[in-house]
This record gives sequence, structure tokens and C-alpha cells, in this order.
Amino acid sequence: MTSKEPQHGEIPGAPAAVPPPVDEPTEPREPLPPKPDQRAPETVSPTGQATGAPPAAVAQSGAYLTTAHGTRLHDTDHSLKAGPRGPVLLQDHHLREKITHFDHERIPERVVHARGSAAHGVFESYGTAARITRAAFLAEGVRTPVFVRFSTVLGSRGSADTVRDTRGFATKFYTDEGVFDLVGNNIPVFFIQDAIKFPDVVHAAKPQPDREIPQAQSAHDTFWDFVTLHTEATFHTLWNMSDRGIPRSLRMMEGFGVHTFRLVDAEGGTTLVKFHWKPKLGVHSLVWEEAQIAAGVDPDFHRRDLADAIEAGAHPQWELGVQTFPDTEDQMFQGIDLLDPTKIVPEELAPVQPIGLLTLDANPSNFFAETEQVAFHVGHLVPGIDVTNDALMQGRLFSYVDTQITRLGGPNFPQLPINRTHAPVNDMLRDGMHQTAVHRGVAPYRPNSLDGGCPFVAGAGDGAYIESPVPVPESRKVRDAAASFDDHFSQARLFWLSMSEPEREHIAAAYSFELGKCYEKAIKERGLRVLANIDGELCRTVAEALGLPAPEPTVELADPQPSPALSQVGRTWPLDGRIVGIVVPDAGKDVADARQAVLDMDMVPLVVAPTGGDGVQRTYATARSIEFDALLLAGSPSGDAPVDARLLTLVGEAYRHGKALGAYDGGDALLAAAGAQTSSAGVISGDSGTGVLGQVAELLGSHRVWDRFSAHPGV
Ligand code: HDE
Repeated sequence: MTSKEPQHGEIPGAPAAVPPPVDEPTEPREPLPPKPDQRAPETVSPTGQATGAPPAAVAQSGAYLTTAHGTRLHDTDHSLKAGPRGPVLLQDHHLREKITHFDHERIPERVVHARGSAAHGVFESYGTAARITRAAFLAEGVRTPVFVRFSTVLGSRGSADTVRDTRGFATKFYTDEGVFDLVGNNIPVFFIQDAIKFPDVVHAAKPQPDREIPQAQSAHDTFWDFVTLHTEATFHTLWNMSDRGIPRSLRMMEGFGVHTFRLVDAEGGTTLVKFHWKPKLGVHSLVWEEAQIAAGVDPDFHRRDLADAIEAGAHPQWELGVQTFPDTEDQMFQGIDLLDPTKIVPEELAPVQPIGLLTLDANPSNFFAETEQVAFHVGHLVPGIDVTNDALMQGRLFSYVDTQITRLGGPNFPQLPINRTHAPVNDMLRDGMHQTAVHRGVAPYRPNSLDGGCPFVAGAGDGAYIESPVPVPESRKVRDAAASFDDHFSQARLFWLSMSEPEREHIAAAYSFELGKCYEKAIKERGLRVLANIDGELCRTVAEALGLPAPEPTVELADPQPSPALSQVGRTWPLDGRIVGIVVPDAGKDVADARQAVLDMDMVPLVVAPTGGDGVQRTYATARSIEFDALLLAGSPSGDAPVDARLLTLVGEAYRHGKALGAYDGGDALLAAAGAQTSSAGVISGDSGTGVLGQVAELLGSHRVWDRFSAHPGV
């Protein structure tokens, strides 16, 4: 994995494949090729057959503007009128076609997970899962094309990326045996244990129905009203209030299948598993102040970061891993109910075993066609992967087709290019809105003789998907759940006890903000009652912030073994793709050496100068600290004039947010002016840019200078 200079321009983000001329081009030519970092869905037919058509040619082709039916047009600037000042004529087909199509450009956004960003990639299997599953794409060395969509849950399509929320992590594997979708989240537990509660939690969390505020926020009365009454949401809510709720980058998030799945081997033997995605860059989060700034100055912070990294060649990678559990009759593991999606199995009890590597190596060519129209489904399974009786999962098996019928306008959404399987399709599904397959034959029914008996059903030996014949527990019809589902607090306490000091401070601050934004005192008091059942210190800190008394717990507090794997502090990670701002207050100064040294470490250098110019990627007007993982200060402003307030903000924020800072050539003076103490942890000063960079890079391995937070409460 390396960072390389993008195709044209100094930094990623050039809008087109070649730089535009200043004057409007006049010479007819075929459409420009896509940018080198982009890929489109594979050109397969609706029935999964490779067509061989170049992906670029199946969108626009030809040099001339045409109607939707291919007739060339000579003017698209004026309606057809009865004279230059006369009325517009009804016969203007081009006008009507253009406006009518425009009027229908929008489709309903996803009811949840509306805001998303996606990328193409490849999954390479290690083969380590082959002993527990017959899934062909998990055999050793098999490479499977994938499309991955990340999302926030609550906000609308245009909402900000860095809101506090759960993130979706949905992967479509185009395997030779059909599509497998792993539709997971970046948080391993869920708010509810049964799908029947999904409309409740989503209605509570979405903007309030009268004023339709707040957008993409859980910090409001209806959300906290619900989760403090429906306490099975406690653990998921705690994850959201932790740093996991505000990821630094989509490239630095874990992913989880959440539910327990059942893997089936070639002999029919079964193993229960939980899926995990482990980012090669480690788990890393924003601090709250950064998240707020980003929501204002760059609402596309995560989307841009993902696309830029891929364009720059810093292809993000995750290892897929499984925790495995014996498929016992009670489906419990060390006292943890594997059918309860509000529970984790700590990695220390069941290690995550790596089974393959995901690399995202291409950006989509068209947001709507790919990221917006991709349709995931928990029921898109391949032989060797089966579901369990988790009541949350079972409801999802119904929901995902149902929602696409409204969103994508009918039942033929599997035929949209991004959704097409790469395996042969012979499905007897016919007709419907937007049918693009031209079916042959007369007998889309079975049994038949008119179409030669086709299609035939497959046996297990022919690669058929056969549901694992697991016994169904003998019981009676009930609307109920197992008694083990009643424990809503012990794992939340386990999580709290596993956090480092700065992570705990962030959690307490998040609850103080969210409950503080609630209007009703009763809801705040109820929130504190829930916190008392997690931890006394947490409850007292938040109670103090709210100006309310801290209640006593109503349950006996558990005494679980902490799980270090849950904390983001204490490990080191690779530097690939991390962003180093090189601040050059003296516009003429040459920082080529420092810039090259950053590139040589596979990181991205961005030069920040007072104004734009050659070799400058950010100015005081466009730079904000949130974008940088570390700053190198190449000097201080000279002269007696007051230091530019934007520069002080940049440096001061980076300091407050626990970022590594290096100063050389007199950069110390700038640090001091910005209120950064040179004696403070993670502040380096030296003689040369490259010397300072070495120490800064070492600090970057642990993502932040964690020790600095204790000196700056409230960040
Ligand atoms: Fe979803 N969920 N969900 N969900 N979900 C949708 O499907 C639903 C749940 C998740 O990038 C919808 O196509 C129900 C858990 C992701 O396109 C919808 C229940 C987890 C995505 C839907 C759940 C998820 C969705 C909305 C309770 C983590 C975005 C649009 C039983 C394991 C996928 C759509 C993408 C999307 C229903 C619970 C993850 C309405 C009924 C648990 C990542 O069908």
C-alpha cells in the first residue's frame, strides 16, 4: 500500500480525467475516459453473463448531444418558440423530455442509512475458513470482486458525515455462487433484540415529527425518551456515546456482522460465527470538537477522505475475521447468549481469526448508479453461510427486499448494473417495472415440458443452497424472549471498565451533551438512572454536568473482566495515508525536502500557506485542523504584524485535539503564540523538518497524543 501522486494536480480531488481549458471546447470528441481511480460495475447481463462491453461505453457514447433515443440535437439552450418573443410550442419534444426526466431524477432515500459513500474492491480469501464453510469464495486464494457502502444511520442523504451515530458497513461479494451481502455496522451490538422494535427505535431517533429537527442527531428528547425506557438499548447507546460514534475516517473503522451466523462445511457440519472487519490502519476517532467543526467546514469529510485516499493509491484494507463457537443446542458461549444481538463475545474469550483481506482500490464512476442504487440484503447468502434464529436477523430477512420495491421502483432492482450477480441467473421471475432481461421460452414455471423442463433444481452436489437442517426447539407460540435477554447492563459496564481515562472522559462528555440537549427533566433523570446501572463515576460526572442529583443503581453492578480489545488506546498502527500539514507562514520558503520525506513514509503532505500559489495545497482560508493528523510548523510569521487569527486557530486546535506537532526554523514562536506549550507531550521542536518529522511519525503510530487530553478537559 503506497501513497502516490494523483494523476493530475498536486492533491487528490481533480474533478475530471484531464485538466479543463479556460475556454469552452468546440471540437467534437468522444466522452472523456473515467478518472484512473474510478471503476464502474462489471458489464454483465441481467443474467450474470459477461458482455465484454467496456464499462465506459455503456453510459454516454458518441461525440454529439442526442435525445434519449439517439437523435442528434443542434440546440439545447432555447425552447422551440413561435418567434423569438413568442410562446413555447407544445411540440418541443426535446424540451419536454429534458424537463420531464429532470423532474423524476430523485428516488426515495433509504429510510435509514440514507447518507453513504462506497468503493469497489477485491476480497482475497486466506482459506482459513475452508474447514468450517463450503462457501467457494472462502477457499484459499480465491479473489472476489466486492462493492462496499459505508453509511450513517439517522441523517438524510445530504446530512453531515461526522455526526455522532452508528456507521453502516455493507459489503457485496460478487461470488461465483451468487451474491453474498454482509450488511453490518461499525458497532457490534444493536439497540433492540427483536425486529418488531425497529420502527420504534428509528421513529424515536429520527428528527421529531412536528418540527423535523434535529437532523442526523440523537441529541433530542424522543431518542432519549425511548432508549431510557427500553433499556435493552443501553449497550449500543454507550458505544455511540464513546469515540466509536465519531470515526476519524471510514478507513479506520471496525465492522461487525452483529448477528451470529451459521457456517456449514462440505459434510453439513455447522459452526456458529460472528464476523469482524479489522482495519489495517487501526480504529481511530475524531474528538467531539473536530466532529463539530467538520460538520460545518466540510460536511463531506468522510466521503472525501475515502475517495481521496483511494485516488492517491492509499488503498484501505480490512481483514475479515471470525469468532467461532460450537453450534450447541442452547446457542450460548460462556454464559453469553449468541442469539442476543445486544451482546458481544469479548475477543479475549474467543479470538478473531483472520479469514481474508479486503482492499478498496477504486472509486465509483457515478454516485447515483452505484452508491445510491446498490441494494443489500441479509438474505443474499451463498452455500456454506446460513442464518440463525436471532429475532432481529429474522426480521431483516423480510425487510430488505420490501424496502427496495419502494426505493428502486419495483421488483427488478437485482438487474441494476451494480446489483447484478456474476453467477448465471435462471430464476423464473418475470416482467414487472423496469424489466431489462429479454426472457425466452414459454414456460417460466415448474414442472414443465414445453421448455425442456428448464430450469432444473440443483442438488447439494450441484452447488445448491440448502438450508441447514438444524432442529427447531420444541415450544409453544409466544410473543416473548429468552430470560437471558433481560440483562441490559452487565456488558455496558464491561465496556466502560475497558476504556482508558481519556475515552471515559469523552463518554461522559457525550452523555452530558446529549442529555443536556433534551428539554424534559424527566428524561434526563431517567437517563441518569440508566447510567447508575452502568457505573457510579459515569453517572456522577454526567449528573454534575446536568445539575441533577446522581441516583443509586437499581441493579447489582456486575464485576466483569475488562476487554482491552475494546479500547482504542495502547496500540500502534501503520502510517499509510495519514495527513501531515506543513505550515509555511513565510510564503516563499522551500519545503520540498519535508514534503518528500512525508511522501516517503507513505503519508500525504499538504502545504498550508497564507495564500494560494504553486506548491500550496491549502491556504489560511481553506485549512482547518480537522483535516490533519499532525502539523509541521516550518517557521513562524515574521515582522511585527499580529499573527493571522486563522493560523492561530489551526495550530491551537491541533494542539487541543491531541495531535502531534513538530516545529523547526523558529516554529516554536508560533506554537507559543497559539497557546501550545512546547514542554507538553507530543510537541517536538528541532532544527530540520526531516528530523522533526521522524519523531512526529512515531507519535502518529498511536493516533493521538493521549496524555495531552488530561491537560485539556472538555475537548
Ligand atoms: Fe438495516 N435496513 N435494518 N440494520 N441496515 C436498511 O435497507 C432493517 C439492522 C444496515 O448501505 C434498509 O436498503 C430492519 C442491523 C445497513 O445500502 C432497511 C432492521 C444492522 C444498511 C433496513 C435492521 C443493519 C441497512 C434501509 C431490524 C447491522 C445500509 C434501506 C430488524 C447489523 C445498507 C435498505 C446500504 C439498511 C431494515 C437492523 C445494518 C429499511 C427492519 C441490526 C448497513 O431495509
